[in-house]
Amino acid sequence: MSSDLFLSELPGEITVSQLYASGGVLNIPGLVAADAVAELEAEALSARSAGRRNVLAVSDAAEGRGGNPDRAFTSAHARFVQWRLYSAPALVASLVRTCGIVATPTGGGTYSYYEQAGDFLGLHRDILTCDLTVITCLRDTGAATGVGALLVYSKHMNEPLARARAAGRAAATEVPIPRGETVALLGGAVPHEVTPMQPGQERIVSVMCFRIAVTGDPTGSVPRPSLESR
Ligand SMILES: O=C(O)CCC(=O)C(=O)O
Ligand SMILES: [Fe+2]
Repeated sequence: MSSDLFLSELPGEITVSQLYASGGVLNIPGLVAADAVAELEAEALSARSAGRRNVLAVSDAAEGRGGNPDRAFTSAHARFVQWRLYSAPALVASLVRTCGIVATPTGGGTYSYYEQAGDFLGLHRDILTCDLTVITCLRDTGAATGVGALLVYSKHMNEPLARARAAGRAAATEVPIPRGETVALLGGAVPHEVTPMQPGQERIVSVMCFRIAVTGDPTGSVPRPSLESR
């Protein structure tokens, strides 16, 4: 995928996919098994002391990919457990089958700790190595409240970030991710944000990036998994 994808046509491989049809975001129940969630949580807790507060008051998020969204949370590099789990052939195959997109893990995954009242991540698209972002919730003490949650701007998939920002949160869809659940997001295309945590809320997520295989052919000629086989 190219950095200016949102200004041009999305590749056919993406526009014919189940993930695109569902607004660029899909819940994938059971993608990460319960014992693997516990392993991830343990790794996230042990990596936490090496984590860094990540605070930026004013967004200079690029109109396209990446940039520097305003934010406040703690982030830590993930370690071996995360890589082992998300690069496992069975998990990747399941992800590919459900999303209808061929994707490979790029590594460099992280854990994010939204741990103070008001912690958030401003409106952005993900960096270039993150066409497809897989987010697993490891802990969320406020999951039932709908405060401090992921919001996606599916209608602004192919539009400048400024337009999503101008449309405001009323134009977005909240994506609750209870503990242990996993969401696949076309993070390089769909503008998204994490809204501020309420007092006492702690939200820890595993974030893993995948690159999507595209040919440049608008009809999408990369062989796609058969959705019928689900
Ligand atoms: O915490 C989430 O649900 C999403 C995080 C995110 O968008 C990111 O880390 O780029
Ligand atoms: Fe993101």
